[in-house]
This record gives sequence, C-alpha cells and structure tokens, in this order.
Amino acid sequence: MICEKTYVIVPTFNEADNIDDLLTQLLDLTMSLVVIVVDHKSPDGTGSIADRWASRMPDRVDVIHRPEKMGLGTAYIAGFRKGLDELGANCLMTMDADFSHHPRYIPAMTDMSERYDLVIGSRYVAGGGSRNCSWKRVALSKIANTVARTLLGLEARDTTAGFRLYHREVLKSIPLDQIFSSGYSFLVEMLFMCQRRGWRTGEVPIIFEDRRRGKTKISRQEVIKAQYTVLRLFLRRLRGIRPRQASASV
Ligand SMILES: Nc1nc2c(ncn2[C@@H]2O[C@H](COP(=O)(O)OP(=O)(O)O)[C@@H](O)[C@H]2O)c(=O)[nH]1
Ligand SMILES: [Mg+2]
Repeated sequence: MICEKTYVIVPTFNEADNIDDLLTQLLDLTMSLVVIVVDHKSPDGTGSIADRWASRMPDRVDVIHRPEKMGLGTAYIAGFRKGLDELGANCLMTMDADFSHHPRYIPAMTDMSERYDLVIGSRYVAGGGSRNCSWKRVALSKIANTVARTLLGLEARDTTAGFRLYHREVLKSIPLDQIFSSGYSFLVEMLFMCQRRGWRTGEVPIIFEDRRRGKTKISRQEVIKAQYTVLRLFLRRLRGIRPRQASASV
C-alpha cells in the first residue's frame, strides 16, 4: 500500500527545546504529512508550544494532552487511536521528539512501506548505526536487542527502536487495550504481537544520534520493567500459543 498521507505520532515529555525545530523540519518534508503530538503535561510547556502550531496549522498538527506522565506506551496508544478512529489514517509513524530519529529518513521509510507491513528505522542493519552515544547507552541497547531476539525469537534487527511505520491493518489487528507494557517495553511487546500475526517487517538503516537538547526519560525503573516484559513474553512463547496469522495482507 502506498502512503498517500503519513500521520506521525510524536510523544513528548519536556521537549520544549526540540519541538519547534522538529515540527519545522517535519512539515518541510515534501510529502503529505500530519503530526500528532502526544504530550503528558510537560512542566516545560511543550504542550502549549504544540498547541500554537495546531492553531496556526490545524490541518497539519494535532495535539493530544494528558493530565499526567503516564509512560511512552500509553502515549503511542492515544496517538494510534486518534489516527485510526478519528482521522482515518492508513499509515502511522512513531518517532522521538529529540532528533535521535531524524526526519530525513521518513521518505525512505514510506518508500519501503510499499513492500512491508511494518517498517523500522533501524540501527542494526547495514548502513545503520549510533553516533555520539555513550558506551552505556550503546551497550544497553545492544544487550536489550540480543535478549529480545534470542528469548522472543524476534526477527527484526532493531527490536527496541521507536522509529516505526505501521500500516492501518497492522494496528487494527492488535488488541491495543491488552498490551501490558505502558513504558518503553511497549515497543518490544508491540513487535512481538506484529510478528506473531505474520506481518512482514522491513528495516531502513538510520544513524541514531543521541539527543543534543533535553534529557532522556529512560529510568532504571524502565529498564527493570523491560526485563519483566521480556520474561513475561518469553513465558507466553514457551507455552506455545501458536502465532496468529495476519488478518489481511497489505
Ligand atoms: N507523552 C510522553 N512522552 C514520553 C514519555 N516518556 C518519554 N517520552 C517521549 O518519548 C520520546 C523518547 O524518550 P527519550 O527520553 O528520548 O528516550 P531515549 O531516546 O530512549 O533516551 C521522547 O520524545 C520523549 O519526550 C511519557 O511518559 N509520555
Ligand atoms: Mg530519545
């Protein structure tokens, strides 16, 4: 399926230093694109900055506000619901607000989505990589990926990436309200569900650059929660519930 219009979901928590530049660059891309910012009441006013964009460009920027910080996974789900149910989106992307996921890769991802159901902006395929990242961050990511691929049998190389493009049918085939993870491990759980349903995944190489502005929101608690998620999904896999097939081919 060709993405005639792409809906980009950007979760934000304290991204006031990045959101203006990001929206400028996203809306400058020569493609039809709508941005859905999902802000969890950022104390630094990110939500109000996004609101100003939405009032100037109501056809191109939408903002969802939540009264408190509830985790990255819940922000994605709110964005998916808005895109699928209210805006009738066929192609939905997710990306970070901090330029680790650079808008310049979006055209390659939408091109690849003509052949795949789900496309990942990936650090771990030929041509991809990480730049300006601390060794701790690189190690955490590599370990998380190796563990997720080994224990869960995930085939994608970059299983923890938040830079993704999903076709509508993929998201519709997944019971979003049954996803247990509310934080970062939502990404691994989501990929697990996609693979079990037989959706085809493609990966576009990206160079992931660590954020220049603002702070990461990954906490030690998130890392522990992620370990729990992988263990839970591993047990589900061991119980041998057969993977479900894709409900429709894209
Ligand atoms: N709405 C919302 N956004 C979040 C939350 N946690 C993280 N984010 C956003 O999710 C994206 C990824 O977070 P980030 O701290 O950059 O994670 P990292 O790149 O893995 O260090 C960024 O755009 C954050 O602002 C949350 O609880 N709610
Ligand atoms: Mg980031």
